Amino acid sequence: VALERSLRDALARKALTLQYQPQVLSTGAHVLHSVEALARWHHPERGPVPPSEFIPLAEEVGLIHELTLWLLDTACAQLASWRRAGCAVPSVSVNLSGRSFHRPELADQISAALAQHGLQPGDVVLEITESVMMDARPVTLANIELLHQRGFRLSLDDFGTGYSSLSYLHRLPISELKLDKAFVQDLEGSDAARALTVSVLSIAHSLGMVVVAEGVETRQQHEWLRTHGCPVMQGYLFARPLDPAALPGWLARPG
Ligand code: G
Ligand code: G
Ligand code: NA
Ligand code: MN
Repeated sequence: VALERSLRDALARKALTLQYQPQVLSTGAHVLHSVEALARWHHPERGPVPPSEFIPLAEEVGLIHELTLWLLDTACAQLASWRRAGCAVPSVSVNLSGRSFHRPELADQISAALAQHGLQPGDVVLEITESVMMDARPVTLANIELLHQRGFRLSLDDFGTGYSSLSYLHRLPISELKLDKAFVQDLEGSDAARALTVSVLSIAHSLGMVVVAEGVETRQQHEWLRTHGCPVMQGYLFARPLDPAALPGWLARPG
């Protein structure tokens, strides 16, 4: 309850921040595919509270949609600002909660946030989890279709950890799969993880989807994924989540 009050307060004072983690092409370590916006909350007394704590809290107490729209606005403003400064960031990837898909006005609100900053639907990637895909509510499906029709790319986050049903992959307009870091971390030690990853890459390729491997930490993981056709990677090997001011410097570094 105390934490809920602080979160309401932080939201009212706009005291949350975003960091951005590069997603890079597997062919060149500093060539961007997109950057993922990750929410950060520095609590005045407790210090940093991880999103794994405050996002579920925001969902429970009904603050998540407001929080998400504000973070989306912040991420759009940041993208526009980088570009004005001559820093060519292709797009920003934003995490959406399944709760937001229960709102019929979702697509209009997202479109309005972009328009405010002179951005196009192609400038953002909307990351959703498998639970959104499995949600059979008509309003959720209608939002997915509408966002797709308007040109937004939908990315399936944490792929492989949920109730994975392969059937929705071809029924729903998903353009990107994010292979969960659990698979990436098991690549070296597990024949099964390698076999599953090869299958995911093959399915995604057949369906015309981009795969983003998450949690890439070692050269060996990078090399294995690259030679098996994984086009995009994200992880500490390339960059930690960065403060916005640090991104241009990171991009300008060779290698
Ligand atoms: O670095 P990391 O601790 O940032 O993120 C932990 C988890 O919190 C990730 O699963 C990420 O998707 C989630 N997360 C981070 N920022 C946001 C956000 O703005 N909205 C939602 N819904 N989830 C987020
Ligand atoms: O939305 P999602 O769960 O995918 O968010 C990505 C999470 O993974 C964030 O918490 C981010 O800080 C974390 N992360 C990003 N790169 C790495 C990495 O290389 N290794 C590990 N262990 N975590 C990472
Ligand atoms: Na994510
Ligand atoms: Mn993930």
